[in-house]
Amino acid sequence: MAEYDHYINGEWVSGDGDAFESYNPATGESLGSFPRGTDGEVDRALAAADDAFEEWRELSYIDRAEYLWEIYHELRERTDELAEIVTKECGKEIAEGRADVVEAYHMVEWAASDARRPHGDVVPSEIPAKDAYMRRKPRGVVGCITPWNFPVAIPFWHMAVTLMEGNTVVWKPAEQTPWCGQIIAEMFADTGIPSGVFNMVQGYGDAGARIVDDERVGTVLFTGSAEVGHSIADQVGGEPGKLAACEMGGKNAIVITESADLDIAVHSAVMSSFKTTGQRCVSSERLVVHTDVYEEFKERFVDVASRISVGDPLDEDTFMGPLADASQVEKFNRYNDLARQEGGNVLVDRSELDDDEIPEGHEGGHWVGPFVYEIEYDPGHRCLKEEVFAPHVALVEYEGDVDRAIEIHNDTPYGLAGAIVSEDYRQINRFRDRAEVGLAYGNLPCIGAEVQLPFGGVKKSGNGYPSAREVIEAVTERTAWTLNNDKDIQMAQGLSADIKTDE
Ligand code: UN1
Repeated sequence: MAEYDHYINGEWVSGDGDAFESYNPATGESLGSFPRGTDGEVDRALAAADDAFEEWRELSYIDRAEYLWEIYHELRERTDELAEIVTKECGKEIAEGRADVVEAYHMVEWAASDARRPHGDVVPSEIPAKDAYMRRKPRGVVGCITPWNFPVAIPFWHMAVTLMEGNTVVWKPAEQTPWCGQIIAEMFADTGIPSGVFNMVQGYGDAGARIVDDERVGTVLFTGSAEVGHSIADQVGGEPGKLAACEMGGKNAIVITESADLDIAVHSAVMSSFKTTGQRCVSSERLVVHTDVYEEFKERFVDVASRISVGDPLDEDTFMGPLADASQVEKFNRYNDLARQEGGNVLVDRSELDDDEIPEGHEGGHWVGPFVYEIEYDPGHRCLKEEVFAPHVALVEYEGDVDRAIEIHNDTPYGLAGAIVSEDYRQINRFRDRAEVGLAYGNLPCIGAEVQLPFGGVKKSGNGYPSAREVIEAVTERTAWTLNNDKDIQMAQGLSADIKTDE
């Protein structure tokens, strides 16, 4: 079995703690052995990042971008090979594996090309002789903790802009996808980036917690579960000068109004609920459908959900691969039971696939198909509020105007992504303005955001934006800089600059 290392201070470092294995969720086969990061290893990585910061921040943006451009080209040249690794390690079907790598190089492209764009703002002053600017400074060592569902794209969401802005990085990839982490670290090593600027420590939550705890870390970027993200935000919030930007999933919904084009509605709902086997933080687990179109929508959605292809994720004809691991399957089944207990009427239950639906040689995979139910809206139902992260979908019928749909839509603690399907521009704009989400879509699935948009949520879905364009706010400090071009000191706001003495 292949054995891999951490990457610390420009070197491959074997672990002195336990090792763990990564498994292909479609087959159960082992993909390699990885060191489980210890306190000492995390400490070395943080020390290296701290030491490298001064040298790295002194480089121009354009010089820093050169390292990222190398990665950009490598990601492009090796897209198919990396897509296969993504698919083997996290189970998403191959076209999605490819899109994960494409999204990664889009992010790197955005960050590196930002090097040649203006940074900061020129701001007017009340005093004509004053020049005022907003300038940005790096915050130092940034700790990045990333999830398994986008094992290449999300690390670059965190790290590309962070490094461009002159920060150094200690990164812990998800323990489910350490092989993807290994490949990314190899890419950084190939660029010859100065030692200590980029460090990767493999491991579990204890290694992540150690990064979060450390006083050398200026910013923590976290994408993952709400439970972990909120505890990070709480802890970091109590430490002066430290920042956390976290993104933590959703209980996303699509509103389908009485004026919806049902072709668009069914297409958008199927993609939002079942792509990535429901394991996007933007996946939709609720479909809020107007009573006038409910029966027709239900029939058509149920028909596709019953037939959608689940299978070998390396096969281009597959729509849904397996769930990522056994704990995801357990959670899926637990919430399917909860939906039944809370009064759900089950319309499709493919939670246990037939033997002939499981591809040959893949009996060890974490296979499930769609679970679809209808349920009367009740603000007390937990199945309509808690994220499952699986192909578990509720149909909720509503009567009345679009405000009623938006009320149901907003009735979850989360607020990441949402969509409306309607041909009525007034309904669409109402949803745009009132849906409590960070990412809103009209006549589209609620998945598939591009990197040049801010990606993040409201309410329980997150604080700050650990991703895409907006990560810049979390990894830089703003300096409001004012320069006087006159010999006299003049103050704004009518403040007197006279010095009065006793004489
Ligand atoms: C996630 O949902 O975990 O918007 C990330 C999308 C992708 C990123 C999803 N660009 O669907």
